[in-house]
Amino acid sequence: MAELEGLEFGKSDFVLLDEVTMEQFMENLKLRFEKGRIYTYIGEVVVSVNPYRQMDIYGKDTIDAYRGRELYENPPHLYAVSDAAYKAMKRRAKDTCIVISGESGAGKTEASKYIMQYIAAITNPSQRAEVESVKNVLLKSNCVLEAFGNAKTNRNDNSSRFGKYMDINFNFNGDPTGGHINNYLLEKVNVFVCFQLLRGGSDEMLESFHLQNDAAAYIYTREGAAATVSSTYPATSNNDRSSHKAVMNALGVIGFSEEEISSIYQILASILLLGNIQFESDGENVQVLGQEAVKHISELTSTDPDSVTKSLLFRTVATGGGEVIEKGHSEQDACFGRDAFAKALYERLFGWIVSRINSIIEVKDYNPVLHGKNTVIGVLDIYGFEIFDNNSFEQFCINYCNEKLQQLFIELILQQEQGEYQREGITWQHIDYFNNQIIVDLVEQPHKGIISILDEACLSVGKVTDTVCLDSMDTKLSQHPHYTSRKLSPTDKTMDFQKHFRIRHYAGDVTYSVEGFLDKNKDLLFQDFKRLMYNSSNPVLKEMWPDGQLSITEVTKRPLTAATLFKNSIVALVDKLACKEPYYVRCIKPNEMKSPVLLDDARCQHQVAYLGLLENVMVRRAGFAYRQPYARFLQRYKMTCEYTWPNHLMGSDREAVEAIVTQHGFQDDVAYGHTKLFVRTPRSLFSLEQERAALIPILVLFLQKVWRGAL
Ligand code: AD9
Ligand code: MG
Repeated sequence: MAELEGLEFGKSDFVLLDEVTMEQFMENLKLRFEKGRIYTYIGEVVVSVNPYRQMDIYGKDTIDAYRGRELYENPPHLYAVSDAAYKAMKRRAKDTCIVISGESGAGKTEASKYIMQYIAAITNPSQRAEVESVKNVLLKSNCVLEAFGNAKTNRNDNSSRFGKYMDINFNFNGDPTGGHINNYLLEKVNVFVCFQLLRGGSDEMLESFHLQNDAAAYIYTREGAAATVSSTYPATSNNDRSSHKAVMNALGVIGFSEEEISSIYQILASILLLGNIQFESDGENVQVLGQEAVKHISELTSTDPDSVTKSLLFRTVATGGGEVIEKGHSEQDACFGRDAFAKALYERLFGWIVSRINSIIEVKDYNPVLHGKNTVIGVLDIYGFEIFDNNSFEQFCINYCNEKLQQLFIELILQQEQGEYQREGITWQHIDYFNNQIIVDLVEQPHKGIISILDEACLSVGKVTDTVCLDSMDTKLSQHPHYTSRKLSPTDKTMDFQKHFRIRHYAGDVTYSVEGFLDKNKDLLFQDFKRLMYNSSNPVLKEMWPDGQLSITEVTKRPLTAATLFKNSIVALVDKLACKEPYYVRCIKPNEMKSPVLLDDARCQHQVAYLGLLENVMVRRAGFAYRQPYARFLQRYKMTCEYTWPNHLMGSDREAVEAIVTQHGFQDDVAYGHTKLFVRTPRSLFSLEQERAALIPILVLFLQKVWRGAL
């Protein structure tokens, strides 16, 4: 068993604070961070601070120390919640999930990897080959998704540009049998990753793709290259080579075929080449500049070069009379079409990789009669609240997602509390908390919500601008207590009349600029590109573009908008999580400098506030802050009471616990459940802890003497 922490490391559970104030919370967080204690509990929730340095707390010894143990037997750790989730799943056949949240760079993805590694390490003790292979594929899939979906941003060198939810399936033995991945809202402007993936390949490979090993040669990557060229991205490094190898290897291990792998790289190359295509207009007609690139793209995508040119310059439209005509693009439309196509290629490629991994890891031939109940642990690694200086459509979606998750969090935590009190036969007292349903409604309510208003604007014929859409929101939402704009509060000079609206989120006020909202919501891609790809003679590409099958006259329904698609996926996610027993990891980014020694007060307070951590502590303390099974309580505190040390002679553990509680005089502060002791205020427990801490050295001395035979 790992060493239990002494009080010099601060309080290992925030419910033990003397008072729930931001000052005390921060003081404890800071003290623990300074002492290298990056994890702290709020009940069963783990608060994690990114250490920005390698910690020696993830090795095999630590895994062994946490395996099968209860939460409070060891210092707080991700492994303890992972084990709790695993035990609940195995012992009680419960589906469980671990929800990891926090802002960019807070350590979510690292946490999700440690959780997966822990689960992999504690399962399949008999090393059965088929289980080992499932585990291997699950772990490798992480590597592939990171390679294709992560990018260097100014906030995180390895930022996930998508949300990920992964279900791991287990058989009745508690061994993994497969899994399923859902991805959410991939940020599409992530083309730099295409280059990173390619550059580690051999020179021959680059040559066969007609590529140069120079990020500055490609318009899509030029900016990224300029920003990083001197530091992180010199000419191909060994690092690039080895990560390229690792990705290739992972794709192979997962089960991607040679053809699939080469198609993936061909698509990446096409995206880069596409970005270099320019257009020229003589006032009437628009031409493609860069026939060479067109030729290479057609070769890489197994399409006809003339068709590539045509889809870049023309759009097929059906007239009202049912006639099909080809309409030439303006230069501006052609540029827009090209970029939308490049982004769509990347997005579909990523989506296809995820679905291909899913088809490989899905549980096959599972017979519940023969194999027992198939249970699941879900791991969610999703972006936290984003409050930037400039907030756009992406932040709007991400913050809406966090409202939904927060609601689930409060509901489930309260539900869980209630459930436990009932099971233990203790009277439940209602806890008051802020229900953010009102904000969720503001965004998602049919007809009246912001998404509906956006969709209406996108669907209406005629030119509706972002500003017109903002007017419509102002009219419809003027009475909403969580919505405002400059028009509705003219004295507020922090917003622009034409551009801004503000949502009072549970985590704080966020001002959004409506500019670009409609375009991003429409997410328009000309049909011609879809048909071009569907007609590719490469079956892998064809498979990615099934909607290209429809001819223009068949395309009647408008595709769902980006916001609606996102909303649907988040609603489905919440439904999935709601039927599982949840465990939470709340990640905090200590500073903006990636420093292992600095805990920036203002930045952290902000995160503590918007993660709702103080509220969480209050909810936890509103009822009974602390609870422990009688036997565990006894084991920990029996030394503090003459009737229980070294062993009690009472009829039951419960009676022995009653003796301890009474001797310390906090009998009015507890309730006795069927199997657990519930303590209302942490102060009572705190005094016990202090007494115990004072006694331990004396006991150690005593025991040493006993061992040495001195006594
Ligand atoms: V983003 O929303 O995907 O941009 P994350 O996922 O929250 O973000 P990530 O896990 O990628 O952040 O962590 C950022 C960096 O912090 C990592 O690349 C590590 O260098 C560092 N980090 C995070 N957690 C740990 C840890 N437990 N130990 C050591 C860590 N370093
Ligand atoms: Mg991440």
